[in-house]
Amino acid sequence: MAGEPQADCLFCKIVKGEVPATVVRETGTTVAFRDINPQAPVHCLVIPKVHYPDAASLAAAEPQIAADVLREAGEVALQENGDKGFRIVFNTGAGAGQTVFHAHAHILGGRGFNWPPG
Ligand code: DGP
Repeated sequence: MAGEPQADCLFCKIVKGEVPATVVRETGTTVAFRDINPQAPVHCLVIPKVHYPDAASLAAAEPQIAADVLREAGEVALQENGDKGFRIVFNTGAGAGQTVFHAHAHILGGRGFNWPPG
């Protein structure tokens, strides 16, 4: 069923505590933890506890939880990097660099960022 945990999903395993992660915030619907391969001094991921393969499919099926992810992105950035600004990235699809197919927001901060992004 849509949103149900997937046995072979790494981030579902993090939600269930089966794979360790450095959790920085948790709500009833989301978990935020440090990225294992940080691309900036601050690099956290915010994920919904429900399983959808990407942010767009999450928003289509569960708009309130997608809003929770966005709100938590701001809270994580404030907690980890103060009010200095942050970049939020949703890689969506393998062609855009997505490697884990459980919706997640990258929260990046603590350095400058170029535009357009690489
Ligand atoms: P993406 O390429 O957008 O699908 O990002 C997936 C991110 O997940 C990538 O930046 C590395 C991170 N990641 C992969 N495996 C693990 C893990 O086991 N633990 C943590 N904390 N992060 C992981």
